[in-house]
Amino acid sequence: MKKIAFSLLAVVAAVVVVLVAQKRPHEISVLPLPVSVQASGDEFKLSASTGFLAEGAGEAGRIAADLEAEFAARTGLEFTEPQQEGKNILFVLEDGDENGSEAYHISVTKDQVVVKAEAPAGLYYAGRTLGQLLFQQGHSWVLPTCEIADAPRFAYRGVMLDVTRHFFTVEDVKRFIDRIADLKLNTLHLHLTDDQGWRIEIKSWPELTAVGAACEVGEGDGGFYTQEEFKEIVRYAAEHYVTVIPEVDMPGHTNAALVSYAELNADGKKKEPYRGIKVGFSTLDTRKEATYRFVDDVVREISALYPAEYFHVGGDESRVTEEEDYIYFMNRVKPIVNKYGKKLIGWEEVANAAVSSGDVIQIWKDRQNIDLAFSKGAKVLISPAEHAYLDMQYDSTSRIGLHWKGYVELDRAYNWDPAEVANVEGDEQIFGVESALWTETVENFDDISYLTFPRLAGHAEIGWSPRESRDWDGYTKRLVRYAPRLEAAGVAFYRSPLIEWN
Ligand code: TNX
Repeated sequence: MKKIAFSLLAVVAAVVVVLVAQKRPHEISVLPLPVSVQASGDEFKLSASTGFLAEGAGEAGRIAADLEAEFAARTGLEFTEPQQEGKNILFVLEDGDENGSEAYHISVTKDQVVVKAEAPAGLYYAGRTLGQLLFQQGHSWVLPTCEIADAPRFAYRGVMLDVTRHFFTVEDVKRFIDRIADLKLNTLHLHLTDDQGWRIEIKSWPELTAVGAACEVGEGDGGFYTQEEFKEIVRYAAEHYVTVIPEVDMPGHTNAALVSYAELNADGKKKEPYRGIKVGFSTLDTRKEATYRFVDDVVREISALYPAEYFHVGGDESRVTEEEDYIYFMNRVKPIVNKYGKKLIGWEEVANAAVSSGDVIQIWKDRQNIDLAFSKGAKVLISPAEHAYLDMQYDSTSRIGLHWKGYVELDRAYNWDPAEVANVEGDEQIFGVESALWTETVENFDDISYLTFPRLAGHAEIGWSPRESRDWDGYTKRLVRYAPRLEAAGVAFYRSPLIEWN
């Protein structure tokens, strides 16, 4: 009898082993890497009766509905009216997460999924994470049971898109926003004016777009956003928890304005349109009052179009502006920016002018400008060209891109840290991290995709994840698992030979 019971037990045990082995526990892979993930080996099964429920209507409800739509599209499940008692996915807004408005907590058990955050942004990011947890097991779609607690390292995680060297439509910009938001980036810096084109309607200076917008690098017609279109970009971005910050680059990089209005030129004569890729040859006349009427109108009109706290004044590579004229100009522009309710961000050269605490200096090449910014109490936005410039070629065979800062393969784009660049212990003086896509060689969305992805995924992890838990091997594995999300979105990303793609 005992013997029979024992062998029965052995058989049962063997069957269990086989079953468990077949189930193959799903390895959780989320990019950017969350602060903490604890898997518990089981799964929550989705079915047509899974409800996507939010406590209270408003944003939480919209976020739940969006995730429902995303999961329906991916799984083919037709979710019916949710049953309150069923196995549901619940979105809860709850005070008390000390990690801020972007933090979230996910708890997946066999019976339900509960997402909690202090603010809608956190719920939205939890949705991005759940999207990466969903996988197919046999005929079912499941989420692995787990506890995830997550919050970003930096409050500002940005990417700059240059829409001047080549113009990109509102639709392109929206597609770009979809992708950056999925990586939990929260700021889109739009470089709106440069030598080759003026891309934003200014009602009080209509020639800027009538004349200054009709040009770009190469042969193209250029283009511009009407104020309504710009507001539409801002609205769409906000829906994806992305803040738009516009840049009007000055006093250099202004040929498109100088083409449009004679009075902005030192010699009182309009310039010729410029379709090349040289930099540093143009300047506003910093000693003319017309220039400051122009700047005031431009800052006033644009500032009224978006809610973000900051206005980017450019300020880079003003090589034909005398140093004292440059400082005089910036010292007059800053109060204008402040007058219209914005704080100033400028490229690192702006640190030479009267910046102070509250201002942000965007670092791209010279480390000494970091110390200069700190000495004036300003914070730094970290965008080192050798790691964070998305327009640098991956290697000598890259079909587009520049290489004045060398080649930036995926490892170079990932293996660095903002605190190291800024040479500081803590993160307090670092405003955030930003990648930059200059578009001299970028003509369409596939070009954007090729240079931006997958490098931007690495930058997103640098901005979001704890420094001590990041590592190249883990990142490359997460990237392989993330790739299908890019493919599904039609993103023609660069298949780096450093990665073993599936
Ligand atoms: C430098 S980085 C620039 C841009 C160019 C870029 C090309 C910076 C602030 N200015 O005008 O597009 O290099 O990589």
